[in-house]
Amino acid sequence: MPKQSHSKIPTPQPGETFHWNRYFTRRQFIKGSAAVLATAAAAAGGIKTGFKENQVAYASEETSGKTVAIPTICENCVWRCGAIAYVKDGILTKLEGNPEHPNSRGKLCPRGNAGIKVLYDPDRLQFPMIRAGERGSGLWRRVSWEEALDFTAENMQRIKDEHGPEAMIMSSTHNLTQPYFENLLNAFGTPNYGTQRSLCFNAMTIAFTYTYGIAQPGVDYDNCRYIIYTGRNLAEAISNSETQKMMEFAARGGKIVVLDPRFTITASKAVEWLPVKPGTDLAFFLAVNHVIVTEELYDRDFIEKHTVGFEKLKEALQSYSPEWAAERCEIDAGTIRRIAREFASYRPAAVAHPNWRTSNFRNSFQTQRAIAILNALMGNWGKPGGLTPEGEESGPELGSLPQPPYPKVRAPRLDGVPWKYPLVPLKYGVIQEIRDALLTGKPYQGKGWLVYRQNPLMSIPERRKTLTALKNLDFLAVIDILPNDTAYYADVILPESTYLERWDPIAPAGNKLFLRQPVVEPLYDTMSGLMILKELGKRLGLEDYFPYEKEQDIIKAQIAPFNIDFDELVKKGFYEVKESEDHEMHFQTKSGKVEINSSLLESVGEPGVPVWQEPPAPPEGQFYLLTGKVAQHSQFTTQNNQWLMELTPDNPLWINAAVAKRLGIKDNQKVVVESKVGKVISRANVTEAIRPDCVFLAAGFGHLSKALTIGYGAGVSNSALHETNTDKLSGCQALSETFVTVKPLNSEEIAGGETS
Ligand SMILES: Nc1nc2c(c(=O)[nH]1)N[C@H]1C(S)=C(S)[C@@H](COP(=O)(O)OP(=O)(O)OC[C@H]3O[C@@H](n4cnc5c(=O)[nH]c(N)nc54)[C@H](O)[C@@H]3O)O[C@H]1N2
Ligand SMILES: Nc1nc2c(c(=O)[nH]1)N[C@H]1C(S)=C(S)[C@@H](COP(=O)(O)OP(=O)(O)OC[C@H]3O[C@@H](n4cnc5c(=O)[nH]c(N)nc54)[C@H](O)[C@@H]3O)O[C@H]1N2
Ligand code: SF4
Ligand SMILES: [Mo]
Repeated sequence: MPKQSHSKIPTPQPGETFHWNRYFTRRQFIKGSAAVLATAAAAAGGIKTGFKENQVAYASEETSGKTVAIPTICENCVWRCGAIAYVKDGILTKLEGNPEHPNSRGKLCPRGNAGIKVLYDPDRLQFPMIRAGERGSGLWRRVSWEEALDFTAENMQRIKDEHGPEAMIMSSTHNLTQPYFENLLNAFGTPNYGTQRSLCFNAMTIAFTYTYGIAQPGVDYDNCRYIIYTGRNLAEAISNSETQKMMEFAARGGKIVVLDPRFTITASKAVEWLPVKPGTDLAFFLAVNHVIVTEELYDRDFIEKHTVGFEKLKEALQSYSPEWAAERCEIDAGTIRRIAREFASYRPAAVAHPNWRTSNFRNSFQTQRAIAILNALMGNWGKPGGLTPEGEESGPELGSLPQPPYPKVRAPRLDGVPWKYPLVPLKYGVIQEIRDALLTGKPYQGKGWLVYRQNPLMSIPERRKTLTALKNLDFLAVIDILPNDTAYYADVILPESTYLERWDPIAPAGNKLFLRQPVVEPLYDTMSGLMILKELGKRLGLEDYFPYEKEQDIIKAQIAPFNIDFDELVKKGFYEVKESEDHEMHFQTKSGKVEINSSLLESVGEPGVPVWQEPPAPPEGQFYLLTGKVAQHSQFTTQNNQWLMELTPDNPLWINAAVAKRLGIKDNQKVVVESKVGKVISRANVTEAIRPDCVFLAAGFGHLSKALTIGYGAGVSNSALHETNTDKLSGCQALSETFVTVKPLNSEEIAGGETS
């Protein structure tokens, strides 16, 4: 067992029952990863992990005492940057950006650099375990892989036999192994798939899909001259390559306008910061479009040749003057008019950015439609400086392994797609509805949940409800690398090897195919997701859907069409495919054109062009609760990372200085923040950088899992405060539609932190 085990209590032996809270004692950090000796894991009970075979000799005699550089891919967020790992005698000493990778361009962000502390996190899941006490009691039994996999498969099969496959929910957040997770889902025969998307970018991806036929277009930064970001905080909500390009764009004098109720770091790079009233971006864009259409500043040629519905738009925009908008969005009419004119004067090198986490208001989908349409008015599609048809993730089509067709699924989905949400794609889903269906038992009762690389207990609003739903399940299984909050309440935990210890399917980026490969041997008794899923499939009689013996078989099938030598790929970490042809102007929409007027929206009885939709506003004495990312953390994942926690240890509540003064709140003072559904005790960050009617809490903190010895007790959870409000068109969760009161913590109140 590894020497860095940070507890004096011995690691549990197979079969031994232990208490998590005792086993993982507090804060015994390892001092520098070089001091850590990685020892090989106990063999995974006769199951091949595929590590040894085709393995480059990283820690052989030949490399003894030398540092070797191994190319791989970062996994500390969803951006998939190419990384170079420096390994000496089997110990990871440094991570760097791979200059060959378009997503990293030679640099890693803080989270990417801190990947070393993911590998060497003493709280990591080190072996499979089965719950040995009440749910959430922290009592576990260390078991073998055979036992854990048998137990998981038996429970899934029992649920299928007794209640039908649809009683099993499976959910997962964006990852390279997701196609095989979907294989298990579809072969098992359940329609109940949960992804993070309805909490994230459903409003954007659905709006752009129904307008252009492409979910997430990119931006040609090199030639662009003017960008409007709407609640997109690239400087902190990092998308490595794009963040770099934005900074370069700002440095060479590109014009940036930022709409955000907060003065973010991105706003500090802007020429203009517009502290828009939350939820009213739609009014701003309707008015910008109004000016551009009435003053005929649009690209007539593009509109005539490539779009449908312009006349309907023109008509609908009539009443949305800048004066009308100013009353709603609190940006003055003169500014709106001026920005519209300036923006149009730069076309086609002017982009209204599609943004990313657009789950702010139920009207965010309409806002995104208005943004998509503004780009069409600029005729910037595929033009220098405009929107590019391909986002950062597209790439050449890969080969695949043969597999049988999926069984037919008859049951309706618990999340209401499509019977309640006809416009939401099946692959996106509406995860918060799954949680609610578990509580109501409607349209039927879900019984089991398999969670893979996701932390729904923290990421879905109204945490108290989610906890009740999880506790009521017959069976909950989690595949993770850390004892996250959802895992804490599970029945069985299947520990995945970290991204630095495993193979994953190929990740295309631009015209290159990149490889994730292990840079050190797995430290503990863990397995790759690909092998865990295969082993589960085997036990469920679904082996034909997992036609590989080891992970490399998948990679080899993927690269088969390209005549690539596998060993070359391992050494170099990527393969460059010939540039693809230029794209014709054809749009994958119903009409084959850019749908300014959406026939699909009309088909469900909605207006085909964006119209004003009044967002709710806080009553007197309450604030909009805003949420978002900080640069040093990823979602609900990195709050146990020693390096990142040294940089950003908690998430104080941002509150406007004048308001704080009125309420008698001083900087750093404890405050009670309360919504309709929850209450937390936070620390105030008194600042000028936020509108007076808003407060802000960064996402990620306030963990429930006591097995996260650094993360537990740090900061507060805003999911404990968030109400659930879902847009009926995009399924998007409206995260800024929660209103809170804030008051100084007085002595009667127990200073115990979170009370939700
Ligand atoms: N460091 C870091 N980077 C990340 C991530 C991470 O966890 N950490 N996660 C990645 C993921 S999954 C995503 S989805 C992206 C998210 O990327 P972004 O969408 O850019 O970032 P967020 O921080 O989620 O939210 C951005 C801003 O929305 C503002 N906002 C709230 N309500 C409104 C409103 O009504 N109008 C306007 N105009 N603004 C509003 C908030 O003040 C906040 O500053 O970041 C990605 N990059
Ligand atoms: N309050 C609030 N809520 C939000 C947001 C917000 O800003 N504020 N943001 C929303 C957004 S944009 C998103 S995308 C969602 C994200 O919501 P989730 O996807 O539920 O959250 P993550 O924290 O990304 O969960 C990732 C999980 O995967 C685990 N993990 C990391 N690496 C690996 C690995 O290699 N293998 C395995 N098996 N597991 C791994 C982590 O330990 C963690 O438990 O949350 C949404 N919810
Ligand atoms: S943006 Fe940062 S965390 Fe995300 S993949 Fe790139 S280096 Fe890793
Ligand atoms: Mo996201």
